[in-house]
Amino acid sequence: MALRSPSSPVVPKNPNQLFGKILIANRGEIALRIQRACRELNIKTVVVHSEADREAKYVRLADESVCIGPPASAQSYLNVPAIIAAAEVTDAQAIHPGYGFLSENADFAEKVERSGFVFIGPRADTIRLMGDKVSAKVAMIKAGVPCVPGSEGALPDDPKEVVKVARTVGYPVIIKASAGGGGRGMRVVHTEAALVSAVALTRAEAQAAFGNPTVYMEKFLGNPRHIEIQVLADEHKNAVYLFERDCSMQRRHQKIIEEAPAPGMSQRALVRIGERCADACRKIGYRGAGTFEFLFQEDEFFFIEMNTRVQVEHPVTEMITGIDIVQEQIRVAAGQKLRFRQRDIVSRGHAIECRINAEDPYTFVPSPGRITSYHAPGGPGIRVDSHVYHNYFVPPYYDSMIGKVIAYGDSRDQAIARMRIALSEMVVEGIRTNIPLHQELLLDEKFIRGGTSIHYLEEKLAKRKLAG
Ligand code: MV4
Repeated sequence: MALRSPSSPVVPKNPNQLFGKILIANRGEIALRIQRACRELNIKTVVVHSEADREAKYVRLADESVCIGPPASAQSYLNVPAIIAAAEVTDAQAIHPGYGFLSENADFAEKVERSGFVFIGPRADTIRLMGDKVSAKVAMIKAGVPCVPGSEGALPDDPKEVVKVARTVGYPVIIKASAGGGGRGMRVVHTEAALVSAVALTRAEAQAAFGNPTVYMEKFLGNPRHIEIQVLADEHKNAVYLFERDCSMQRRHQKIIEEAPAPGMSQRALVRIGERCADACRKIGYRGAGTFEFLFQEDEFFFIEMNTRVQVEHPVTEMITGIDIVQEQIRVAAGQKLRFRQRDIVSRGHAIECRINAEDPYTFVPSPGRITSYHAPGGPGIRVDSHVYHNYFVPPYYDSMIGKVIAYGDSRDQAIARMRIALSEMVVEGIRTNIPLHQELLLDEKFIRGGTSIHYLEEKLAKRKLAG
């Protein structure tokens, strides 16, 4: 079952206070990214994988690997007993969940800890608090983080009360499922006439999708940007913010380009919101890496959700701060103190990330299959986080992201220029990718100007469709 890798250590022996061995409960580029962090920290790795990922090189690169089930995620990457059993047989001390899959599942985090392993992330009760969007908002209001005005807590059952709340908030409003998040289970309401039935419908959908009918109301913001703040916190009440990322370039709640810093934002406003986030971490006893998601409109930040995992776009923050977020996650999970204070952290230059997806650049239909030719870009300021290679087979069972290209420069213009060159060098044949879409966006006048809203890409694609 456990397969030992023939690869020798690349870092000299240097006993540390960290874990001897970490199990990576994820796949693809993030499984490789976590392995690299472990290797640098001189920690052995176990990768669990499905039957579909058996031949992947990053699986072979790990010190050990364990097949935990058939291709379907429900039977492999979401199979809690199989993952915990793999940690037991390989004698791992901690489990890194990556992003997606079980990374924000409080029951999983709890089972991991009850089985005697360290969950590399916040405590289970913190994950639960943030997973419930109503309790997350209540906690943030209490901690002094500015939120979107709305129902303070869950909406009551009484329709008359719901109408009252909406009158106070003012139309348009948005009804969101407390168990939702990431764009699932929400509905915009423009008039009082439509309100009561919209709330009932959102409740019914929330019950069906999440087994929880709780909904809440917010003022609907028409044209915001999506700005998020990266934080790191330890168990000793130290917390810092690693500045912001602008993730507004998205389609159907899938981000495609992220950057740091966010173009055109006031430094003073950012420092103020960053301090609020770090302060909130101290107040709630947060541990690990986390992200505060905000909508930013008319020079104001409004908290919407908190992510308790490492995010896909974490590299842009690593590039501008020089901090390895995955290594820090491991250090604080082992009980260490943060090695820096806020004043030690400086933001320098600009970083942009393009997510490379195996999909048609026009229809967005997934395009799994064998990569018959592959060439990764390089050169000054270019980082490629990807697990794929020549002859890799992109399985059809999982997310279509096959990697990320990150370009760093002294200025945003230089980062964009380097990204254009990188994507022009990149070769991925045998499958379709969204590289042509990225190349088009990197020449887009409004993107180049910076500061586009969350609706920009979908509006641009709608126009492109009409023109084509
Ligand atoms: C909103 C909003 C406008 N007003 N809340 C979508 C994902 C989830 N995280 C929250 N979302 C939104 N909440 C209020 N009060 C618009 C969105 C939204 C969105 C937010 C971030 C990134 C992309 C988005 C795309 C559509 C809608």
